[in-house]
Amino acid sequence: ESKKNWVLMVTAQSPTNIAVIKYWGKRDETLILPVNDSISVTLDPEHLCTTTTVAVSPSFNKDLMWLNGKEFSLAGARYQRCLSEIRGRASDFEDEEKGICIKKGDWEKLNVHIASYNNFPTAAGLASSAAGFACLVFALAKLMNVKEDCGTLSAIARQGSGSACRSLYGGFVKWDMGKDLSGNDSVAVQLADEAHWDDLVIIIAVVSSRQKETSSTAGMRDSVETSPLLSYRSKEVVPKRIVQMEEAIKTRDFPTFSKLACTDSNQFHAVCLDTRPPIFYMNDTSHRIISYMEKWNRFEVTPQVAYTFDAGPNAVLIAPNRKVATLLLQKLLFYFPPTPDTELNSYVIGDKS
Ligand code: 2P0
Repeated sequence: ESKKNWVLMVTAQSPTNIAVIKYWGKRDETLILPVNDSISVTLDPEHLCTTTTVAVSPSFNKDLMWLNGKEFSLAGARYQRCLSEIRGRASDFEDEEKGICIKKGDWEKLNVHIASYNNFPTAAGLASSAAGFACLVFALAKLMNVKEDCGTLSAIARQGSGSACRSLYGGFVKWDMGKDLSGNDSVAVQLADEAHWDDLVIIIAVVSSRQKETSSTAGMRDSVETSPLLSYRSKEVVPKRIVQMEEAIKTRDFPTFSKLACTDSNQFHAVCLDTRPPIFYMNDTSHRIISYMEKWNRFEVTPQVAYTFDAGPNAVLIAPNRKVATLLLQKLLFYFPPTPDTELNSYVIGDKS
């Protein structure tokens, strides 16, 4: 008779990713299939990353999860989908030394314990579900000896949170929207690895640490239902921009990269304004940062910096190299001094890799 006191455990780490061509809008809410392709850059794992340990043992009597040390419900449909997709693909596992033998079908009967930590303050408005679901799916797949490739794992992570599929890879990543109703071809692909353009430096200026008022999921649902600009964007604008952005990344063409990233961020926020009721993710400080960066770029012969804003007021600023990043940081500290009394009260600085 097999022993009951063993625990099998895997720990994984995933960084978050920042979209430079944005995902906004779903064509299928359950499978999380987007209305357009998107492109992102995955951050260095030292910054804004999730670490997740998953374990199974015959002594665990139910599935449990802890997020930053506090118990967290796994009842949500997105967690359940990820768990069952992975369990359904599990294969035999044997460790003779430890006397562990798990047959393919046995994984369904074993309960899993999940402990997940973010190395950034969850309340900082930077808490992205991207790193979390990418990490969970990857760790579970390793634990349960799933033999699928990264593309298939990205399609599973996608069902946890759309942007999570892009965090399965480092470097520059494209989420292909796919054509199938099944979602099997709505996967992430790596465009270039982390070494390809490692001069880039990403600086995140935390404008507000408050939680956003409109969740991405609810916001994009409203946009799909009410924004004529979103349907124009997804059909007419993004397909061309994706081609141009892929080329800019391939050739490390920073001026084009900057123009596309800034324009796409602004169009995403225009879609938010075009939504009924309108969604305001950026605030006055965000707008001041944009004006400042635009002036700086216009003053120089070529763009010095790219900016992009997600579903919140925080600025993601991308400099082509460390020299410009240092200058950018000096300017930020001067024009937006980090004092606890103003809204812009801290910076998180991350190297891209
Ligand atoms: C992105 N965002 O491409 C875009 C830009 C926010 C703005 O992906 O409903 O948390 O879980 O699929 O992935 C945020 O949306 O939404 C997002 P769900 P998710 O990064």
